[in-house]
Amino acid sequence: MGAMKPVPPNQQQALVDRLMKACGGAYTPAQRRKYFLSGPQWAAAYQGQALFHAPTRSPVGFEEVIRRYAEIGIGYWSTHDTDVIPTEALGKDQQWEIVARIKKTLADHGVQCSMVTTETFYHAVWAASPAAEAPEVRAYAAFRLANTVRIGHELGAQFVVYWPGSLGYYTQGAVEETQTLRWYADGINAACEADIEAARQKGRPTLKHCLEAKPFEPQAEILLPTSDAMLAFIHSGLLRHPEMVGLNPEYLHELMWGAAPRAALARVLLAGKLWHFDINDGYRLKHDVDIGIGLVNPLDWLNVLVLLRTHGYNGPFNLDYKPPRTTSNYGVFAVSFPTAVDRFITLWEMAGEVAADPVIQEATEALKAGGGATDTTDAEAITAANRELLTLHELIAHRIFQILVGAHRGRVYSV
Ligand code: GLO
Ligand code: MG
Ligand code: MG
Repeated sequence: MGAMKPVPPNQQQALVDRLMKACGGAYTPAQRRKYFLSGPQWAAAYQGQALFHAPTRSPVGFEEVIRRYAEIGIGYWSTHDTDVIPTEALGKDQQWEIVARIKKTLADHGVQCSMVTTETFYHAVWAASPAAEAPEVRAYAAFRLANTVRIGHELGAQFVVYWPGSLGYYTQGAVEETQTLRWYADGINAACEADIEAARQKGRPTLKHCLEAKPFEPQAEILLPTSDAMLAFIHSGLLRHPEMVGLNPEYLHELMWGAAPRAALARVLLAGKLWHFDINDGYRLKHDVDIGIGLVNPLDWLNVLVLLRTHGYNGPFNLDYKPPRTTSNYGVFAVSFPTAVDRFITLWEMAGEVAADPVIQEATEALKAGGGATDTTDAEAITAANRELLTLHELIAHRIFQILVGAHRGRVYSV
């Protein structure tokens, strides 16, 4: 193929559409709706304005986001309070007018609101965090959390998420950590109590309150940086309703501090607190790049989904990623979201294949059977009894790679 002629702007969308078709393998909207996938308002509306960057896309309101999610086949929608309600309207009549419009838009398009979350990081009022020294900041935080809970009940949500990314500091010593955490717990307690009351009034179950950790950004030092820290916080004795509080781990947030996301999720599963899951991708020990699922670590993702499938995780998969700033407004819905959803579905179905694979099953059973050494005080004999069996670890890893690339179904290369 020779050098391509410039592609005039009015032909570019058609080119994108043609190449999307050429990619093939897309699932239908009806197939996509079978999965508990939620699309955040903020992900679709993100204008590309990360730190050091000007926006590259124009604003998109909830009407368009919900309509487009419905067309794609994303059955659930999630939002921050201030993604859809101006700060000055929170708790006022104008808020309830907007909430009524959202309800109608959701109903018109057959999309459900799964989760609501309070923005406690962007506005200047949170400069010293929602658990700041000044009591009026904390009272305002309590108001905002309770208000979000009420909005959640009105919209039919089951989950509310808290990402305390501003709970920390830039300079040491000014913030006293134990006191700040006590104040933060007061906020969560206020939210749970508002929920108990709202649930009673509406005749609905209470919401599942999910904490989300991130190791750095936007504060330099974060008081609850990991999912493990969150689990300890839930059981610290500071929460009045620990049974109402669980976790919303985010794949990349665990990777960012150097964790194995699958092991972090396993710890949350064992604690019975894996209620909600933010899905995306990125790199270890970098900032929060929020890349779409599977574009960086597909093998790791496959393994994560094997864990979740085999443990019956049935909560939402929230598409908390950011379409890259090189993607246009058109591309957000024509390419970014449908391909992210389809990569998730493919990896989820592959995870089912891994779980059912006869080679992996037999190898795993053999490892569990062991070599049959009878003297369990003899290290040498035990080692010798298992030596050849342990080669199966690497064989299993190879088999999972084969499933990832389709080699188990006969995908071959002529070499
Ligand atoms: C940012 C977080 C953020 C949260 C959202 C929900 O890094 O991932 O997107 O998920 O505020 O509370
Ligand atoms: Mg997140
Ligand atoms: Mg993130």
